[in-house]
Amino acid sequence: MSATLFIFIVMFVSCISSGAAQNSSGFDHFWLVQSWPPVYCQQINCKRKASDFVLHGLWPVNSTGHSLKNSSKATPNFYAMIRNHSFAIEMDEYWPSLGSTEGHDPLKHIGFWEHEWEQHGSGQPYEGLYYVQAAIRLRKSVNLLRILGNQGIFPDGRNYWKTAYVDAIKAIYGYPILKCYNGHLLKELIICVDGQARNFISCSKKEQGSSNCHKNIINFPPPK
Ligand SMILES: *[C@@H]1O[C@H](CO)[C@@H](O)[C@H](O)[C@H]1NC(C)=O
Ligand SMILES: *[C@@H]1O[C@H](CO)[C@@H](O)[C@H](O)[C@H]1NC(C)=O
Ligand SMILES: *[C@@H]1O[C@H](CO)[C@@H](O)[C@H](O)[C@H]1NC(C)=O
Ligand SMILES: CC(=O)N[C@H]1CO[C@H](CO)[C@@H](O)[C@@H]1O
Repeated sequence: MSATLFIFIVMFVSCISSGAAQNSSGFDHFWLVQSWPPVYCQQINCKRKASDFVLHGLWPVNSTGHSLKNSSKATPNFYAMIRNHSFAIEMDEYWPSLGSTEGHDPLKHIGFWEHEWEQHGSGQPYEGLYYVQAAIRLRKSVNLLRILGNQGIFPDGRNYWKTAYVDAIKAIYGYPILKCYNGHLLKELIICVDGQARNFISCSKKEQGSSNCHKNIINFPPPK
């Protein structure tokens, strides 16, 4: 083999394996962000009632946990996606816009999905449908109420140690990030997912530090 060809092959292979294209934006991994509606709805006026965690979004972040966006990336065609009726039902169940409709009309969620894409989803390397399917698949695979309930943590309006929430989730998915309203009401639980949107990983110490749950005890309000 000629030296030039050899060098060419080495460069070509290392270019593929370093994932250079995926990393040009600093993209490193995802945050699977799930909201707890009883607290989320203290901040916005909700029409839809929900008694389980709902997807807020699947946010690409860089290695220090900063959300990435890319305004030149085209917004996916959500209208086309929900023409698949079974997918539309899943989108409505797991990723509803709580403020938009009390019923189950997927068309009413599109503005929210587009907003999530533009603000938090666009800075990731995958094509729109793949990304949205990954978000739904990940949300379906994570049953936070069951995982917390197995450790005796229930949405019953009582206070639980912050470490109890963290330990319950850490044992299955790795360290999460907790977000609160008023410093002590459980609003969101964030789990980290690798850059392929496949495996759960621990959120870094720095990412955990972005929690705004300042109290050691966190209240878990019941569904309305
Ligand atoms: C932003 O998206 C455009 C269009 O898909 C792409 O060409 C560009 O490389 C992206 N920029 C970054 C930093 O990923
Ligand atoms: C992550 O993004 C933030 C905000 O844009 C930036 O300040 C930081 O340097 C980035 N970190 C890395 C490791 O790219
Ligand atoms: C429609 O959505 C369902 C549920 O997500 C999925 O299993 C199926 O593959 C989708 N069909 C097409 C044609 O994409
Ligand atoms: C999606 C992806 O390929 N992310 C990689 C970006 O670069 C860092 C550091 O080199 C890797 O750890 C990520 O897996």
